[in-house]
Amino acid sequence: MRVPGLAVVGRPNKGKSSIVATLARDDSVYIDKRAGSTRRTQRFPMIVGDDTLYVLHDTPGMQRSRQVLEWLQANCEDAAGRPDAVRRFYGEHRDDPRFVDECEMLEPIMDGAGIIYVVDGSCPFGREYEPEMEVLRWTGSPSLALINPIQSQEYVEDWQNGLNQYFRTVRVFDAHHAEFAKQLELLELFGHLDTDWRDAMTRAVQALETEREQQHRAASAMVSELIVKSMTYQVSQAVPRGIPAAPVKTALYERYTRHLEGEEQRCRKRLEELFYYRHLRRSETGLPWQESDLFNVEKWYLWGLSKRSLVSVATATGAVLGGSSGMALDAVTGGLLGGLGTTMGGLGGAVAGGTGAMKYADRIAEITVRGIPTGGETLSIGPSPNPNFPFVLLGRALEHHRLLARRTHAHREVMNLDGELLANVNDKERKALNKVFAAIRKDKDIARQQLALADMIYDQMVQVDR
Ligand SMILES: Nc1nc2c(ncn2[C@@H]2O[C@H](COP(=O)(O)OP(=O)(O)OP(=O)(O)O)[C@@H](O)[C@H]2O)c(=O)[nH]1
Ligand SMILES: [Mg+2]
Repeated sequence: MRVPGLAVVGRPNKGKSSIVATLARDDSVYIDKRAGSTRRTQRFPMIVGDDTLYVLHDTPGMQRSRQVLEWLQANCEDAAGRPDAVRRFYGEHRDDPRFVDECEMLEPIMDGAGIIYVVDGSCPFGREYEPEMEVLRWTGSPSLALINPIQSQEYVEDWQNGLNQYFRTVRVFDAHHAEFAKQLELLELFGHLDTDWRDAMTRAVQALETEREQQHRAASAMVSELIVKSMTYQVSQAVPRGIPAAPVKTALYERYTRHLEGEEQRCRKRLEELFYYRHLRRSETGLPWQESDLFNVEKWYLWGLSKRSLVSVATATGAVLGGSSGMALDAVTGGLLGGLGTTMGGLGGAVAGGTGAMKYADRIAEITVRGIPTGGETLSIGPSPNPNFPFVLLGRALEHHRLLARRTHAHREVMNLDGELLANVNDKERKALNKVFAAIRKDKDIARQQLALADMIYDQMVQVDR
């Protein structure tokens, strides 16, 4: 089956490249506020999986249509000869510097592409546009016209009347803001331009609908994973006795927040790739940390031995400690410490075998061996006990997804993510989410909760297309 090709043509600065970027889902298409930004015709295939659904040709703006039309009129006998006259014009002027833009524009059309003629609905219609529409009509190629309301809709009606004289199909299409459904509608129209294209465009629309569904699915799985990972994340650091804890706390806090912010950013990036954005710029304030009481403190003993094993080693070796000093450490640890046995101090009472010895374990930890502490504290931070934390993560992720899904690839402004969060989540949904979050916090069947959460997120995400 022939892949439909469409040449997007018109005067300079009417949004041709913007339409190509949107319909080819390609944010690398060059768009600029200065007229004449597209100098050469470039092809942009729309690919889903391994399939090229259609090809868009971005062309430079036409500026010499009156001269082209004069040449055509002087070199053509009758209406039947018009397409051939255009072909001869193209053949004879390909290297003529006066008609570079016109020949660039004609190239894909000579190759069989259909025509999308683009005008700006915020500029008045005038007869100076008629020669170019006439030239396009002479090509005999299938065509339609799009009115792109760049600044306003002010002259849309005039344009409709004027364009109707030259094109059978005329539509208003906002190149920068056309939502997904509107884009599909336009693709269906392309299918009507040429009987050869009907099946291809029907398939294209189906492929894009299926893919869209998969994108929302994949996005919901990514966000669910982010939330579960972030909710259960913990970092810890051992602080030997005698070492000040404050700087360690600062460093840990930094590590904890940095890591979670990094995870969120990685998730953003993956979502953007999923929706084919490669050059997107974002502005957002970071995660609002309110976790000052997040630290947990646990004691640790003798190079990683837990309180229990410390005592059991002491018990097993039958070490009964007495006196205030002069005890061999190896006797306590059964030689586990590899001959470090030497004098230790600071041990007051006695450690006896059995469970009663547990309470002495803390004191064993106070022993230092040649100035090296044998115990201390493990500081840890996370998992976040804050019930708002997952809601904040979710709200931010849904907003990012919504803006992505509503955006077009022609829209190059910075994406501002500081909008209202969770505005579309109702009370019932909030309660259901809260239940899942509570279960995750209690570490109950995490894998199942993550799937349930993904389903809930998916239900939110598909709403952007409704
Ligand atoms: N707000 C808004 N701006 C648009 C829209 N379409 C185009 N523009 C702006 O109009 C300017 C020209 O857009 P392009 O897509 O580069 O136009 P073009 O017809 O390809 O221009 P040339 O290649 O120079 O002929 C850019 O600054 C776009 O951002 C639109 O639908 N809405
Ligand atoms: Mg352009």
